[in-house]
Amino acid sequence: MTTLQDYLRAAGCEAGLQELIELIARQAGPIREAFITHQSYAGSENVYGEQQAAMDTWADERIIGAARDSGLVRELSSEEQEEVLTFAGAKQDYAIVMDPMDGSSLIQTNLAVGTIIGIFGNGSVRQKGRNLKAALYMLYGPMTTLTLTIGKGVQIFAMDHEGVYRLLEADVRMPEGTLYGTGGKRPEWTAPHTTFIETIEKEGAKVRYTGSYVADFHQILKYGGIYCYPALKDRPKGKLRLMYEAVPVGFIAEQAGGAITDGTRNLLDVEPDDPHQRTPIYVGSAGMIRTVKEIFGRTHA
Ligand code: AHM
Ligand code: MG
Repeated sequence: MTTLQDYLRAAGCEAGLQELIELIARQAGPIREAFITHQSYAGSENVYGEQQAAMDTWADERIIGAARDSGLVRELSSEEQEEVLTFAGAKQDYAIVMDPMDGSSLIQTNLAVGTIIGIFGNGSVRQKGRNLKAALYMLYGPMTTLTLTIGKGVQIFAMDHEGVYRLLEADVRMPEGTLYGTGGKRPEWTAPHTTFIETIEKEGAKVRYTGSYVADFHQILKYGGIYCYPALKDRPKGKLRLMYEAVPVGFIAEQAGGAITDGTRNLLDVEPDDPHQRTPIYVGSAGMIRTVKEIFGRTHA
C-alpha cells in the first residue's frame, strides 16, 4: 500500500517540502497522546482574547519546536502566537501558517478536532493563498487522517498503529452534495446569508455542524455541500481567520474541485494585511459557491 513517503516521491515533491510535510505529519502521534492529559483550559488567552485550551498551547509549542529545529522554516505564523516567528538560522525558505488545534472548544466532548497547516515557499507568511506550495490538515477522529495537497489534487492518508501514513483515498473529488453547516446565531445573520441558507434549505439542504471547522469541512469534502462562517451584524468579518483557517482549507477545496469565497472574493486571491485578519468563509462544492456568489451579488447586507 502507498505510504505518504511513497506518494510524495512519486509525485515529484521537492526534497525540502517532503521532509517538512513528513515532519509535521509525525507530530500527530504525540499530539494525539497528549489529549488525555491536556483536557482543561490553560488559564491563558490568545491574541483574540479567547481562552486557550491546554491542547492549543501544547500542540502550538510542539509544532513550533519541530519547525524551528528542522532548519527548513524561515517564518511561522500561528493562530496562538501574537507575532510572526522568524527562525534566523534556517537553511531553507519555507514559511508556515497554522491553526495548531482547530475546534479546541470540543476537546472535552471527544468530537473530532484537527491541526491545519499551510506551507509557502520564499520565506514569508504574508502571501496570498494561491501561492501555497502545500496545504494539509490532520484530523484526530476515530482514525488519525492527513488530508494533503501539494497542488496535484487531494490525497487522504490514515496513520497506522506504527505511525506510518497509508493512502486511504487518492485524488479526492468533492461531490456537489446537500450538507451545510453555518456558524453564528440566526438573529445576527446578514440579509444575504439568511437568503442563502433559506434558498438551499428550500432546495433540500440538510444541516450538519459540530463547531469544529476542520471536521465539518472534512465531511463536506467527502459528501459535498458547504461550510459557512458568515459575517455577522456586529461582527462584519465573521470569526474565522484568513491565513490559518480559510487559506489552507480553501486550497484543499479547490484542488478537490470545490471553491472558497467570502461571498464576493475568492479567498485564495486576497493579499493579507495582517496574518491574524478574520474573514467570512464559505467553502464547499462548486455549485454551492456559485449560489453564494449569485445571492451576494444581488442582496444587500
Ligand atoms: P478555534 O480555532 O479556537 O477552535 O475556533 C474556531 C472554531 C471553528 O473550529 C468552528 O467552526 C467555530 O470556531 C465554531 O464557532 P461557533 O461556536 O461560534 O459555532
Ligand atoms: Mg480554528
